[in-house]
Parts: sequence; structure tokens; C-alpha cells
Amino acid sequence: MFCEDESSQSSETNYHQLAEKIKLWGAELGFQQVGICDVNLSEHENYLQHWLDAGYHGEMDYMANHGMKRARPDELLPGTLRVISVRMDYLPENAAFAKNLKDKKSAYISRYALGRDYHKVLRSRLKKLAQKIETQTQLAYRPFVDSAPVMERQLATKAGLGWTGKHSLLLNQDAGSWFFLGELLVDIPLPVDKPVQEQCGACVACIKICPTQAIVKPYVVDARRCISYLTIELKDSIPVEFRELIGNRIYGCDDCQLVCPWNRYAGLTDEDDFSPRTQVTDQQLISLFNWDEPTFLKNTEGSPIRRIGFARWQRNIAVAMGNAPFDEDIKNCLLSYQCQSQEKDEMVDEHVIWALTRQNEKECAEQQKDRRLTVRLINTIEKGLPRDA
Ligand code: B12
Ligand code: SF4
Ligand code: SF4
Repeated sequence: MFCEDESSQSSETNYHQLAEKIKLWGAELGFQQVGICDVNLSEHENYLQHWLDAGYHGEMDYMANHGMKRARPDELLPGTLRVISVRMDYLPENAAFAKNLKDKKSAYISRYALGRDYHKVLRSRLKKLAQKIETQTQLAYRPFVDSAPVMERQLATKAGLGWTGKHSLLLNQDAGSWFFLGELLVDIPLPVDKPVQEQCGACVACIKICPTQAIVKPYVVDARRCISYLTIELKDSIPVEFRELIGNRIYGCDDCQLVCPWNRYAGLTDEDDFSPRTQVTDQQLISLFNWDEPTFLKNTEGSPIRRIGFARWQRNIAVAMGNAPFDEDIKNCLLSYQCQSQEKDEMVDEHVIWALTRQNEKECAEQQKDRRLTVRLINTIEKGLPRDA
């Protein structure tokens, strides 16, 4: 289909030079890395089919709906010859991971979600990159960021952006894994880059640390167990077996990346768009739970968090409140939700009841502990201080 065009174009365009320019333009547009690969993902089709057959995609029907299209980018944009794969780092300054995870009354939100929606940021830059290429040659293109059925990590691996870590994310020896991926499908025969060597070695830290044991074997994540899926993708009730394990993570999870040694030296983003927004950063669970829907919509405008909607937002915070240590204010906050007169969301209500039960159990346990300590003190006084007893 492309033979005629390809030969006439290649006589006019030096694709090696163009590839170099694309990488420079990519850097100017704020991408930390740009690589190029062909569209052959056939070796991944079996893996993908096994993953779907095992039901690991859970409720994410969009993962199953497109069948093997995910592994065939040229079916998305017929005539595609190459994929330009890009990486954009998102780790903010003062990420304060430990502080946030330690304070169980605060809400932990995945660091990728604290700023502006990355889909928008990357897509508009990819479009600009395509427009620059168009100044040099005729081009059919399509930008993607998590927005179409395409296997982004596998393409990025082929394009030399990193290797697949055992947590299944893409890892880079200089940048760790705190980055987003995006692609530009193009119909020009650019020279391709070489994949890099896998460097996980004998490490299994991510598999061991996962709170819900979602990494069922190296490189394979059962999404149904992953906190990212449970708090973002899952529309219904969160299975009770996972609620306690979720802790204070109300949107996504970073644990498998936090433990990865390659993230020790990861670079920080200087993208203003990814600067954490104060409304959702380092906030107490109670204050987020007290937002009404208009406040939720206003405070999450342009943020990926908005995608989950108000009910799932409240559901997640309720679970985290149930997991917090006993706190009179948290208990009262949950009780006042229950007592409110306006119509309540059934799913949120069920999670609030669960959270209240957990808070009550912890209150009883604390009272019992207090009682035990007082009994011990009385015994000690009676034995050790009989005169003053
Ligand atoms: C669906 C999805 C999810 C699902 C499922 C995750 C998963 N691992 O599949 C859920 C909701 C759980 C999820 C969570 C997260 N996601 Co997500 N997700 C996606 C999405 C849309 C598709 C991924 C996919 O195709 N899964 C299907 C399975 C079949 O793919 P796979 O895991 O790669 O499967 C391969 C391996 O199992 C491998 N395999 C099997 N056996 C073996 C053996 C060997 C030796 C090897 C090498 C490989 C191998 O072969 C399979 C096929 O190639 C992509 C965007 C995209 N369109 O690609 C983003 C994407 C992968 N997610 C991303 C992010 C940031 C996250 C989170 C970190 C967000 C968060 N902080 O909460 C977590 C991380 C959880 C994790 N450990 O994976 C980024 C990853 C960036 C990076 N550095 O790699 C992506 C690329 C989005 C983007 N554009 O930036 N995600
Ligand atoms: S994101 Fe969290 S729950 Fe999901 S695989 Fe990683 S550690 Fe496990
Ligand atoms: S934690 Fe270890 S096994 Fe997991 S991705 Fe990082 S290096 Fe690989």
C-alpha cells in the first residue's frame, strides 16, 4: 500500500537526520526521552491473551473489547510503519511518601495524580511534535496517551526507553519508573532504536511489598487485586477482603515503585502542569470527605482524579477512614453522613457502615486496653504501696 509513496519520500527525506531532529524536538517539548520502534508486537499476543483469559482485567471491559488490536498498532491507523514512543517524568519535589503513608488520618493519593491530567499534557505535546515533523515530510499520524487500545509499555520497550520491571511497569536505569508514556503512530520509515537490557536481576522487592499480592508472578499483575484498580477503575463495591489492605490510599498506589531500587535516583519533574495541587495534597481524610459534589468537581477540574466521580471518591475515603486509628472526629464525620436527610449513594453508604464498624471495634479495643492498664496499676499499688493504697 505504501510502496510508491515510501520510495518517492525516501528519495527526498533523510530519515536518519529526521529521527535525530525528532529527538531534539521531543526534548524541547519537555519529553525526557524519545525512541522509535516498528509495529510488530506479535510476541506479546499470547501473553495478552493469557492475561485476558485469566480474567485479570476484571471490570475493565475496554481491555478485552479490542481483542488483539492492542498488539497491532497498524490496525488503529492503517499504514502505520513506526511508533515514536515518549517518556515524561512526573515525580514532584517533596513527594513526602513516608510522611503521608505514616499519617493514617491523611489521604494518600498516587503522586502521578496530584497535578494536571497527564493525558491532556502529553497529547497536546505529541501533536506539536507531529506538526514539526510535518514541516519536513508528508505525514499521517495519531497521538496516543493511554487513550487507545495499544500496548504502550511493550512499544516503549522496543523503542529502548527501558525494560519491563517485575511489577510490569517500564523501568529506566537513569529515571526509575516515575514517568508517563505516550506514542505517535506515523507512516514514515524512520530508523528504529534498540531495546535495552533487563536489569531487575534477582530482586523481587516489588512482588514482596505489594499489600494485596497483586503481582501474581514476575511481570504479571492481576488487576482485580491491585489497589490502583480497586480505587480507580472498579465502579462497584470494593471487595471486603481488600479494604483493610488499602490503608489510607484513596487514589492509586505507588508501593511497588517506592520499593524499587532504581527509583532512588529518579529525576524530579520541572513541569508546572504536574505540580501538586494544594486542594488534594497532604489533606486530612475528614476534610476531603466533607466536600460536597460541586466542591469535588471544582477542586478536581483538569485533574485525573475527576474521572472516578464523586461516589467512588467518597467510597475510597470511607474505606481509609475505617482503616484510620480510632478518632472521635472521624467517627462523628461518618455518623453525620449516616444521619443526613438527603438521598445517599447506596454504595457509599455500605462503605460508611463498614468504616463505622471498624472505628467502633477500635474504640472498644482501646477502652479494653485502658481498663487492663488500670487493673494492672491498681494491683501494683495494692502490692507495692499498701500504706498508700
Ligand atoms: C490497564 C492498565 C492498568 C491496570 C492493569 C495494570 C497491568 N499491569 O496491566 C491497573 C488499573 C491495575 C493499572 C495500574 C497502574 N498503572 Co496502568 N495502565 C494500564 C494500561 C491502560 C494498559 C496496560 C496493559 O496493557 N495491561 C495488559 C497486560 C496484558 O499487559 P502487561 O502487564 O504489560 O502484560 C505483559 C506482561 O505480563 C508480560 N509478561 C508476561 N510474562 C512475562 C515474562 C517476561 C519474561 C516478560 C519480560 C514479560 C512477561 O507480557 C504481557 C504482554 O506483553 C496502560 C496504558 C496502555 N495503553 O498501555 C497503563 C499504564 C501501564 N499504567 C501506568 C501507571 C503509571 C500505572 C500505576 C503506576 C498507577 C498508580 N500509581 O496507581 C499502576 C501500577 C500498577 C502495576 N504494577 O502495574 C503507566 C505506566 C508507566 C510506566 N512507567 O510503565 C501506563 C503505561 C499509562 C501511561 N500512558 O503512562 N494500570
Ligand atoms: S500498585 Fe500497589 S497494589 Fe498495585 S501492584 Fe503495585 S504495590 Fe501492588
Ligand atoms: S523492585 Fe526489583 S524486581 Fe521490582 S521492578 Fe524494581 S528492580 Fe525489578
